Amino acid sequence: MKNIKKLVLLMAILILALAACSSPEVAEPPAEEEPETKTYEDMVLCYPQLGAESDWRTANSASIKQEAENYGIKQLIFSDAQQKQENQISAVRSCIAQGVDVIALPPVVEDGWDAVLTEAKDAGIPVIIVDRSVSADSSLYDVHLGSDMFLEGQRAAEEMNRLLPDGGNIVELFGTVGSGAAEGRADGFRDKLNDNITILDSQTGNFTRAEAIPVTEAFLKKYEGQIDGMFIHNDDMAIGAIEALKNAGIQPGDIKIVSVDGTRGGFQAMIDGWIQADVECNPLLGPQVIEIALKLMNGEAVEPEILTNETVYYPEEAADLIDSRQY
Ligand code: GYE
Repeated sequence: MKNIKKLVLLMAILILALAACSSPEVAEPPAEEEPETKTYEDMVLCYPQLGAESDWRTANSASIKQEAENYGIKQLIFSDAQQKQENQISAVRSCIAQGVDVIALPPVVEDGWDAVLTEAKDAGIPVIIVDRSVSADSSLYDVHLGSDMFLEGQRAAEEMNRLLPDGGNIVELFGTVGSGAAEGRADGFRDKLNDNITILDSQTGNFTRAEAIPVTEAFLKKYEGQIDGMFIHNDDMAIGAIEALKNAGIQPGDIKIVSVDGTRGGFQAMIDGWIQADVECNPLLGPQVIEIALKLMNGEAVEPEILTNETVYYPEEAADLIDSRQY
């Protein structure tokens, strides 16, 4: 009797075990296709730089290159268009052909981007407009990241108003004609300049030291003894202008200078008494460019316009700050 019980028990166990083995696998539901989250290591970023015209630009290029390394992106495709829009357009086209993940474009001028931006859009490549603005419709790019150039111009005018409280005559050294930086600064400056200050003349120095020298020499010749102030669209042109002023025997402070950028060269010129106010424009955009690029690669929402917070620097603080300047 005992043995029969044991046998039944054994058989029951056997049957259960067999049933367990042979039971058909419950079909797993097909795995949902999780969209793969991209990382910095996946990123091929195109940066068709507009040129190497100034210390600001050098710092901007260095920031992009350094941060591409720091963030460990797969590849940075960097080029230098030597301030020529046609070179920049070819560089963008070459990046589209290579199928980059994101294009970050610092446009040399505002107009003339519609065609190539449309090509990038049709290829499904997101575009960040960096630094200067474009006039193209905002549906043709994803983000604009840079400075508020109009505000910089307004700040420059407020400084000029302060420096020439009784009014006077000034000349303007204009940046690249048609560039968002120069046009914005010029408009903002005129918006806030006091009525008792007259802009005698405005000529371009194309944001470079070399071109600012002859332009300043021509101003000094044409308006001898009449110039009380200069609004200069960047520190490199200010340094060129100062060279021309020195050669003409003008002393620091005789002509009040308001400049833009806040480069180390600008700080030195403040210490030496030549520049009376330097409106900050920050070129260190590398980290933001790369972080925004990753968001765009992952289809995340990004603010359409991201403006940098900036200030104005003065001669009194220049000596204390110059060593901490990164550009
Ligand atoms: O101020 C100038 C450079 O676009 C903000 O370009 C930039 C300007 C900068 O050449 O130095």
